[in-house]
Amino acid sequence: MLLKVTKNVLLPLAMGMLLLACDRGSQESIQHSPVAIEPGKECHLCGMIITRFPGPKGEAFVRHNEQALMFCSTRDLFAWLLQPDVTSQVEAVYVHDMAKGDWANPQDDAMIDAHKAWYVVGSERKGAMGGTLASFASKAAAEKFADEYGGKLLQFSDINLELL
Ligand code: ZN
Ligand code: CU1
Repeated sequence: MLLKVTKNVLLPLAMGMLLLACDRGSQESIQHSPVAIEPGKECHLCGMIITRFPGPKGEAFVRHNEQALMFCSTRDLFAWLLQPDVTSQVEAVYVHDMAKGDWANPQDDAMIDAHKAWYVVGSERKGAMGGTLASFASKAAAEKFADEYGGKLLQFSDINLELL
């Protein structure tokens, strides 16, 4: 008798929680789109005025915050992102595709999912904080950049704090 009651109560409860979890998961993945970086906007990590500097920039969305956090450079984006207490809060991350526009003026309508980008690290081109990560949507474009400016090709999961 006791067993039967428990089962009748627990099963719907468990299914309800599962549905709730699924729902939340799908919401997160479609909620955030990259937004344009306005003149005067400060870097979330170092406070510099982002649009005054060349090179690829970054944006991130964290839990319970509708506003994008913005970064002067992909270097500062990753320096922030790779902190252990930050990673779990992040819902979406975007970087410029540097194949669009030029180094001095990256195109905000060409921001891509940072997890899917190709990066060139150690090139001679400098961002707001000096050495930076050149980000690209296509591997071919990243290879071409590395041929021209040096550096090595990496993907998101290869990037760590030591590298920066
Ligand atoms: Zn910065
Ligand atoms: Cu800075």
